[in-house]
Amino acid sequence: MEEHQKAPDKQGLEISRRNVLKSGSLLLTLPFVSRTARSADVADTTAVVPDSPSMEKVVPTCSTFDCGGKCDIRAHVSEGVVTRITTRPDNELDPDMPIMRACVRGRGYRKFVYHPDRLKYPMKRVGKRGEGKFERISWDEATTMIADNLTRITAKYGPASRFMHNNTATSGGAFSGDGMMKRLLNLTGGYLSYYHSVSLGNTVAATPYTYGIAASGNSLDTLKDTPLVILWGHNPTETIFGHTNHYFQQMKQNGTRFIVVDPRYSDTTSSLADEWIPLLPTTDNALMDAMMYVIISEDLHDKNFIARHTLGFDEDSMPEGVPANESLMAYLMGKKDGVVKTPEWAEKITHVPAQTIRQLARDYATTKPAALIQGWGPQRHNCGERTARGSTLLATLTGNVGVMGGWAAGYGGCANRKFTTGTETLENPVKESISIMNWVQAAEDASKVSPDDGLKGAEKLSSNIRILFSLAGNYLANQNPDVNQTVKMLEDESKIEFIVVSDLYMSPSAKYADLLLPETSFMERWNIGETWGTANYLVLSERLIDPEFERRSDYEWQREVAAKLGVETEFSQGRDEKQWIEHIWENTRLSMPDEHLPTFEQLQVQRRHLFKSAPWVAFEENIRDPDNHPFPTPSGKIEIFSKRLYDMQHPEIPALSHYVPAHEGPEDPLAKQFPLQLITWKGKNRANSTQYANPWLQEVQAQKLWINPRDAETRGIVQGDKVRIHNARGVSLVEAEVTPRIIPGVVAMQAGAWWQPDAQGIDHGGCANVLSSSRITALAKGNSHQTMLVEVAKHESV
Ligand SMILES: Nc1nc2c(c(=O)[nH]1)N[C@H]1C(S)=C(S)[C@@H](COP(=O)(O)OP(=O)(O)OC[C@H]3O[C@@H](n4cnc5c(=O)[nH]c(N)nc54)[C@H](O)[C@@H]3O)O[C@H]1N2
Ligand SMILES: Nc1nc2c(c(=O)[nH]1)N[C@H]1C(S)=C(S)[C@@H](COP(=O)(O)OP(=O)(O)OC[C@H]3O[C@@H](n4cnc5c(=O)[nH]c(N)nc54)[C@H](O)[C@@H]3O)O[C@H]1N2
Ligand code: SF4
Ligand SMILES: [Mo]
Repeated sequence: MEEHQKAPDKQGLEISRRNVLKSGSLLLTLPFVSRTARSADVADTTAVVPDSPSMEKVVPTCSTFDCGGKCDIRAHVSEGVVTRITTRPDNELDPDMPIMRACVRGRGYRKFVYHPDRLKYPMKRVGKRGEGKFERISWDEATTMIADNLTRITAKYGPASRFMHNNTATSGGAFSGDGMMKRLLNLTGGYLSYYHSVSLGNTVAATPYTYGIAASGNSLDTLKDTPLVILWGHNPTETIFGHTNHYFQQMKQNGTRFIVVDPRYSDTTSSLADEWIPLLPTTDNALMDAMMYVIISEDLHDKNFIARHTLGFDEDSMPEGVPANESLMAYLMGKKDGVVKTPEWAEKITHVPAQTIRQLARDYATTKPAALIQGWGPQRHNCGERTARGSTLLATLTGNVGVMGGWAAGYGGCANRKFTTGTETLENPVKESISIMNWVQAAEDASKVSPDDGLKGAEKLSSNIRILFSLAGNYLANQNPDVNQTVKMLEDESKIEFIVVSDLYMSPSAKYADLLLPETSFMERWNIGETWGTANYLVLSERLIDPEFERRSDYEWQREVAAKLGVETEFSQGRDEKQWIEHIWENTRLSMPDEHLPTFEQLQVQRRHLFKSAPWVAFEENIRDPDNHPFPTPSGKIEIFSKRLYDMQHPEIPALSHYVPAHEGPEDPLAKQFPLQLITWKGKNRANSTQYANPWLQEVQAQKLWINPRDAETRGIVQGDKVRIHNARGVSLVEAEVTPRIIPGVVAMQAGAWWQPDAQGIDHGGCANVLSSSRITALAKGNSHQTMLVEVAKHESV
């Protein structure tokens, strides 16, 4: 068993401090020094100066949630209890480190960790699956149940019947129970894996058709002097995205102009934007098409750049074997379909006034350089691949690819980022892999999952999913699309025979567990936090407190299961959790000798390592020296027109990535019955559904449906009314927020609220996924969580 490691005691702190003092001026460059140590330094004494009579320690650390940030958390620990959470003080000097102050969720961590509703003991299901009735059992019983079910189910159905579910709540750390479960499964035959990130998978699939690779983001320091930034469905004021706000706030102060294109007046719009351009969701490509039309017809495109670096702009630059009138020019000028893609054409589709479209196009094309940065909201639609690729075409026409201060659009990640070597999951002997969108079908009837749906590595699946592990996820019945359909399958106990969930709370998904395990929180585990977006540093996440009740880390019970399966030695390599962290750190250090990473011992003093790198401009060398650095596309050029997409002849993924009406978009005939588009957004008071139960964070923002006053009026809805949002998939009841912050025709709800069905299956929690669709996207075989048509009515309670 893992030893119960204590958070560094006073002695440890003293040693830490002394090491810091030994390095002299280091204090100026290291942000992560405890308040105690700092005051000691100021007083220039070697004695530890307590902050309070109980010797409070202030430990710099980070959480490992999937929340967008990796912030500088200062945990105040006193007698084994975290008494306060603060963040980097204003006066702390650290010129190298981006300021990463904790957000409201971070400030509320204590209420998450010390909440009385936290799961305390391992429990097995006693009622029907999904009813939420459980009985306390011992850990020995729990691990025996897992080992026995693994043995039985594997013998009967084979290892491809074992599935590890989407679970992102621990994905911000180098080590996770999820990763170690994969290791355990791989040591005993393997498991059915899935691919596709529901976060950004549609962009990842589409971007390479323009540039050859997906990672098309610059480091944000390259935007310092950019005069114009267009944030296209990007809301970093709430979603954080690494250290984005650190740079954007500086840029704002330096006079950068920000335009936000978003159906909602997001917090980013209110905090940064000089202009807000709302549009109907899924119509982004029409706006982009018209912008391209204006840019070209007003001769504002970068002709040299286009001639030198691109394929498919006009009929003279098309690949072999494609008939006439397939180029971008031909499309925009209506050579094939007779429709000229004017702003007036786009106004009807997008609801953006034609004159605004003209001005946006002119602003983007005449401001040099300019950065059009697309968030991931627009690509979490069933037209997401087209939207993601569409912005790459705009960046290309204006010559903003590969230049300082520009942005290639596409994926906001950055190819020069560095990570730890991560959890050692070992090789999976099972080669078949499904899209995450097919997990329900693979459990229902695997014979129906075909390569057309995205099955990889086999023509057919060898088994239905029979055993499922959901460790740190709420993707059984909350975060997955079409929850009502999903739970029908889950409730059928003849389908998946054994479901193991580990969580901190009785989430809606946890109710579907056969075995529910109370995990420790990040404060009760060791880890190394890894960054998001374009940020590039690592932070030690320290075990601050001992677990209470019978909470255990997933790794701890997995060791016991491994022992019962006879593979404990190979599984654990004799390491406890902290030793794994040390091992991963050491491997990482050795894998990048030029980075001069501190030793693990030093890391415990230093707390973080910032990778120092020169400003990174994606595709810089491909643009500077194209002869020697062709783009990794078939033509070696930026492919405005993709022959690979053309050859697929799929109407939803046109070779040019232009506007095609989306399923359940405003032009869908279904809109007659369900005339409002519902979108969700990632709000400031939780990370997806994580921290939903945190009372402090519930006060921050109530779950409400944003509806425009016009749409409210025609439905007789006033502020605060309870409304019924419904479509053919489900019904959700929630309070209305009548606000002009949302464009007419669209309603919006924050993602991640807990599903709360009544006996009739009507949701009372504001869980958008009772309304969302499990339709897969054409290219990525990915998710379209954001694309749904609904109707809203005042709820007349009886
Ligand atoms: N506070 C907070 N931060 C988070 C998270 C969280 O839950 N809470 N989750 C994290 C995770 S897991 C992820 S993947 C990222 C996700 O980050 P994103 O996917 O970028 O976040 P979203 O809020 O889904 O979408 C961003 C914006 O897109 C807008 N949008 C929706 N549809 C359209 C459209 O059709 N066109 C246009 N132009 N805009 C549209 C939304 O209104 C929203 O303001 O955020 C991370 N950060
Ligand atoms: N409608 C709609 N649905 C969406 C999205 C959307 O934009 N709109 N976004 C999608 C995206 S991008 C994502 S990433 C997914 C996220 O969906 P999930 O991966 O399911 O993530 P969470 O909702 O945060 O659920 C994580 C669960 O883990 C628990 N947890 C937190 N910390 C720990 C821990 O240390 N150990 C254990 N064992 N459990 C822990 C939390 O209590 C919570 O119940 O949702 C997707 N669903
Ligand atoms: S929840 Fe995420 S963004 Fe907020 S403080 Fe924690 S790490 Fe930072
Ligand atoms: Mo995500």
